[in-house]
Amino acid sequence: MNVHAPALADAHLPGELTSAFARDAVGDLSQQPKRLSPKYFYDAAGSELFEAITRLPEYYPTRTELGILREKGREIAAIIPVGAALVEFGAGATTKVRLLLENSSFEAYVPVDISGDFIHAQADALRRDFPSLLVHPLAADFTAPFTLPGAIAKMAKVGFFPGSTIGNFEPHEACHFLRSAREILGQGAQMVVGADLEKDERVLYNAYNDAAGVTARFNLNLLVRINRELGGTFDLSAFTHRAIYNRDRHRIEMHLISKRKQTVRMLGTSFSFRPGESIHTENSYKYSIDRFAALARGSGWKVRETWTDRARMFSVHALMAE
Ligand code: AVJ
Repeated sequence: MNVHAPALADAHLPGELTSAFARDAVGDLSQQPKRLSPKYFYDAAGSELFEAITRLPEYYPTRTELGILREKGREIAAIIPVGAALVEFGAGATTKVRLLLENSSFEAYVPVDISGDFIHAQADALRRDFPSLLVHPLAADFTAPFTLPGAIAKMAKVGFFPGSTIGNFEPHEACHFLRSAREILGQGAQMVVGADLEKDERVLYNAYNDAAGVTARFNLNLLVRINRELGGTFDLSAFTHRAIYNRDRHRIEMHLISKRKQTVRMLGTSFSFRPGESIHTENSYKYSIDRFAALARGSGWKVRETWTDRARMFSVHALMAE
């Protein structure tokens, strides 16, 4: 999917907007208000910056979810049938899935991710550590329908969608995703989903405005990537990171704000910015337990169990297909 920068730097015809990134970036920056999709944050540099974010003192979600998976490991294992297949939607670090694999007796693990290279490398490491586990990586866009490997056809299915990645979706997209996951996993399936919870606004604000500025670099890396891969002319010093909590819509919004009036070029198209104009780069929806349960119910699932940490910062839900 990644295109070679030198080739595209000279591409000036709309017909040459061949990669999804090129098409989405040009289309999204032509919108009013301007936006860019958070799915493009995760190139090699962006993935490393995200890993650094998960270690920040202000960024509580990753360590809190890990704590829940660790502490409630037995309770989670108790609802998982012996010999089931675990299907993970999107695959980052294997730390979380390892906790599930250690506590339960899964027969198969199917990581599904757009980046085939990445999941194949992870699969090798997991095969070493879980010799009896059938590991069957699938390179696919998990937001669209895909077919599960035939080898797990007869096994009970358990979906896994940790990290509050569901918070990146608009509520109607989250519903669409859960319905599609229900279709893919089939009758009798279960699903374990992590969702960040609504909480003190200061805590939310600080998690996306860390003192070390790692989140700012993560956000700005989107422009670095456009410059490198799409021949963009973004001046990084002319944009600044902004993250705010939108209370009415229960979401953190990340923006890149133009410090001045300027024009940026990319793939033969010019984009002009007013001083203070925003590119909206990410939403991170925060759920209440009730609102999450309502989302699940409206998407073909019902909540079987919900686990949280003591401070109720983060939630992990076990869903059952309706
Ligand atoms: C991986 C999407 C859950 O929304 O908290 C972290 C991404 N963005 N800091 C989140 C992110 C800024 C993260 N998710």
